[in-house]
Amino acid sequence: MKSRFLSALLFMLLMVSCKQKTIDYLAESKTDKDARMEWWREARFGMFIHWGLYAVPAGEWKGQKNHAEWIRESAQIPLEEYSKFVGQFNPVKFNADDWVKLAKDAGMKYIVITSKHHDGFGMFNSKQTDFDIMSTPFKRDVMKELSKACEKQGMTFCFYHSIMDWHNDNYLPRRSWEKTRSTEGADFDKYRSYLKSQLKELLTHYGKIGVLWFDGEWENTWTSEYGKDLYNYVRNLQPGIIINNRVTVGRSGMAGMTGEGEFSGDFGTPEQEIPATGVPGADWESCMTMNDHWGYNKNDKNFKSSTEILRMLADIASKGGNYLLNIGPTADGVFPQESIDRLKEIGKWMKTNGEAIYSTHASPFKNLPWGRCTQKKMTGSTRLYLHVFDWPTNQKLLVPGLGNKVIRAYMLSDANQEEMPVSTESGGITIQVPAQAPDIINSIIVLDIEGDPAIYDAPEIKASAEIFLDQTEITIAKNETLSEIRYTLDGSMPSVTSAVYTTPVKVSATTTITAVCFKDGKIMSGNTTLTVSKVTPVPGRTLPQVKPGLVFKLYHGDWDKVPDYNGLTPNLSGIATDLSLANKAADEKFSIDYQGFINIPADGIYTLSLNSDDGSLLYLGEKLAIDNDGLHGPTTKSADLALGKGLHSIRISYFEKSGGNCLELKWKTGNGKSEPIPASALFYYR
Ligand code: FHN
Repeated sequence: MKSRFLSALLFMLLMVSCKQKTIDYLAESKTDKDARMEWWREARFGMFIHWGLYAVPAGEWKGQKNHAEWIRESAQIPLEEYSKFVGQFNPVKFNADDWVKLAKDAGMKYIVITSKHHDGFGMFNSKQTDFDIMSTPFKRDVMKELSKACEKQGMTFCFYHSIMDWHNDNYLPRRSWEKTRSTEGADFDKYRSYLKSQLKELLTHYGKIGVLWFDGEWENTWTSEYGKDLYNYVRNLQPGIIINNRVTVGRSGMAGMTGEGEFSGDFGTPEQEIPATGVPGADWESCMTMNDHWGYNKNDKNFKSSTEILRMLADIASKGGNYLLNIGPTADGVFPQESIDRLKEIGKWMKTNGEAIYSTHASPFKNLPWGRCTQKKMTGSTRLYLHVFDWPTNQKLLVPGLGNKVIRAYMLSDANQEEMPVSTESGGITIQVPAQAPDIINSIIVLDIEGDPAIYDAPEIKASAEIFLDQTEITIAKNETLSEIRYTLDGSMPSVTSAVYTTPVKVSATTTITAVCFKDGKIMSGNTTLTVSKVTPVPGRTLPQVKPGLVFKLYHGDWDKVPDYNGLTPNLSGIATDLSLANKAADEKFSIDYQGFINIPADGIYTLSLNSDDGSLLYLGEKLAIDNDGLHGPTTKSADLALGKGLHSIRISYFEKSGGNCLELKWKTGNGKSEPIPASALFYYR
């Protein structure tokens, strides 16, 4: 009896100890993360697929044609109405092998497909809900078929999964217009459990998953703690998986990166944009549509050309990022022909030149006038891939500021790797190239150099103010210690006898500064030029009986940029004490036009900064001083203006479409801090 009790106890203890311990991956070492990220960093190029019920209406609803995957929200389609698409979704032409082959032949290394978008519809066989593909006439688990096709063809299979869910009753908030849809009993913890249950299905029934691409993390019910918990949950299901920063909060809008010091998943996600100078030291991936929509829109023919796409790929790789290029398949299960055409052209280029993209690292140059550069570390040398967009008509390609000894240079497309003549010119290396570019989109020159790149970038010239009333100060900087900066103040090219820059230079007249790096009497870098201008301030006015505030006119409407107010009748008008948008009736679909005067306290150079979501325009006098128009998240644009003491007419025109909204105008002068313009500086005159 006793032995049976002991063996039962032992079994129990064994079971408990075998139960997977939860690992906290937030504490993962850099070495472990680097190993996990390696395939993704080397891949550089992936396919995004947005496919779901929204392909059925294909962007159209009651005469409006600019919808796509957001159609339930943007067309305000009630749940029961939207659910009718379930009975219409029957992608009879779907063939997983064809899709994967199109991606593979285009040179893409991974596919990220929507397992669930914001509409909450499961594009996979889920036991958690009937709102999934198994309830459609199609009744096939397309994710299962795609995962098998990816495995067969050596493509890494990944999921996009939305945290935001417009269908599940436990998800909050509801859509702002779903006034009659009760929130009674909605329990966000139950939603999180539902979210995890579906993720468990995706991470245990579809093989090895490369990336979990979260999205829809921006609503106020999701938190950093939920994000960290979900990150660990997913990693504990598939420890080698990679997870983007949208698993948690804190992303900087479409710029896609998460603030310093905040938990940020494994990589940043710039959307529809490429970071101007990359994000040194960070992993990031720019995701982009091929036309103007993620989900299929049958009327959207505004496709990027293959040239644009391939040059974006080179630009992104030259900045150390990945490119996730989107396809929006049709409701019957095929890629739009325009997408297929581009994938084939991209694949043709990648077949010859993929070596210049895969497993490369960011360019060692700050910028190249004719194209981009990627690089690979070799043994004792570096292989530079020069992406030449603009072929030199004189057949001389200058690689500015390159201080290394050249081993050889040849065209990547030349199977014989015939070496091209290279000479060391002042300011860099010159390669004698053939008359014709091998590829009109992007010709790759392989340039092998000894050691690590020694780059003499053109010096950086800064002025304390590029326009000034009396005097400004010039500083010139460089990013290496081997050379010396020589400069001129008359616009001429510096020579070996020109002044050596040692300390900031003060100028009190309009001046053109030109600077170059010299070493051992030779020019080593390209040159930089900056013109600073002495200006006269626009005189201010004094006006009788001005009153505090600005005249405002508010208009209701759905715009994609600041409207032309001519012919429009305001829905509301009056006096605004500030720009706090206090007068708006709703949070979206409106425009406000403010007019009046700003009181400038003293002659000076003022930096005005206009921050808005969505677009805005600032006029000072009759001049458009800042154009911050268009659909965008919170974005600031600035301008330096020479303004005299007194009143200057001012006009701020602003619109908000949907989502967040904000408007703020700041000013600073001299070395002061940029501050919101006080209400005490705003006046109107009637
Ligand atoms: O709202 C989504 C949108 O539908 C699309 O999925 C993009 C792709 O990254 N992400 C969100 C918008 O930022």
